[in-house]
Amino acid sequence: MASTEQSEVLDRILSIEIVRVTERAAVAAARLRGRGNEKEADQAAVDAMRRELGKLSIAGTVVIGEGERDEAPMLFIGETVGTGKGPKVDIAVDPLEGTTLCAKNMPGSIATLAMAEGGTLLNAPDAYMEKIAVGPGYAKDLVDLDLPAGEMIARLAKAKGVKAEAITALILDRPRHADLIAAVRKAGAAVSLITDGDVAGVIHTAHPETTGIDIYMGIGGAPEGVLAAAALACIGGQMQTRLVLDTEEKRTRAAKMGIKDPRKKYGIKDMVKGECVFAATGVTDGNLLKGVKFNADIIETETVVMRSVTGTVRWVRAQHRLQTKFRRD
Ligand code: VTB
Repeated sequence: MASTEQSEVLDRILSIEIVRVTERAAVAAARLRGRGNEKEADQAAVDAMRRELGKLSIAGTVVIGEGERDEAPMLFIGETVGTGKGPKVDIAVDPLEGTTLCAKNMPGSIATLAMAEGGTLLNAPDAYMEKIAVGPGYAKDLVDLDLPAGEMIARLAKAKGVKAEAITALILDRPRHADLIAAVRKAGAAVSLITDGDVAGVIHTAHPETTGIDIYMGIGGAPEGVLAAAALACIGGQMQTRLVLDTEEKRTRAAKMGIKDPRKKYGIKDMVKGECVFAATGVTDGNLLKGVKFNADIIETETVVMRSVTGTVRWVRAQHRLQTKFRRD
């Protein structure tokens, strides 16, 4: 299929179809909120997502998934999904982003998926990734991973036309970020800490006026980095990332996935080369999305779906009455 034709398909039909996929995964996981069982919640989301993906008229390949083939029986990297009849697409999934948040019924867990033209998503290994992201409206190349954190904050404050004190950085609460957090605070900025969920974390930077977050900084999962890049490819903003390939084993694994330069700094366009669609449904309540609500006859979900071709962002609040469609099989 010609590329323009393909992106039209990606643009129009699939942006609604993928909402169903993340909705189902979110509902499946939400049934297991607060049960303290991360694995079970994740598995329920994976099963539901895979089942729904199977119904889509696509020739999909999972490039960001649950792991390598030998460790993940479903939605593993390289698995083909969809009916096989339709556009060739790359798929990045995180059926339950923030498994711990779901298991503890804490805010911010989501079911998320991105789909891009075939062969255009970065095949990132399951490793850590340095990330830095800001929202839209800044001059090109504002963010740079090699800039000391304090200088980055000063540069951002200047670009925003405010004092560093008016800047808030979102960072994963991990011991590995102790120096980063100290440097950001020393520069005068505030630090907002999250325990998990940096896909949503990066997306927060796109709406600083509502989220209060100006910049995302720190090291998180590489798969989550590619998913976040797909979202920013749709809504704008800047992101720079670099894989943390600190052992020979990781470098070899990455090389097998086509990564030639282990120290390469990726921009959004390096991670998402083609047109894409991105969707996320709330599992637990969060800043970005409301969680699933189970009422007597109706299940309610909230999903955000974005398309890169037009930059359109849709918020889909759904009331599901046919509860049998959420059966587990
Ligand atoms: C982040 C976060 C995820 O993993 O990517 C993080 O977004 C990074 O790994 O929700 P560590 O937990 O090892 O720091 C998650 O927390 C998912 O596990």
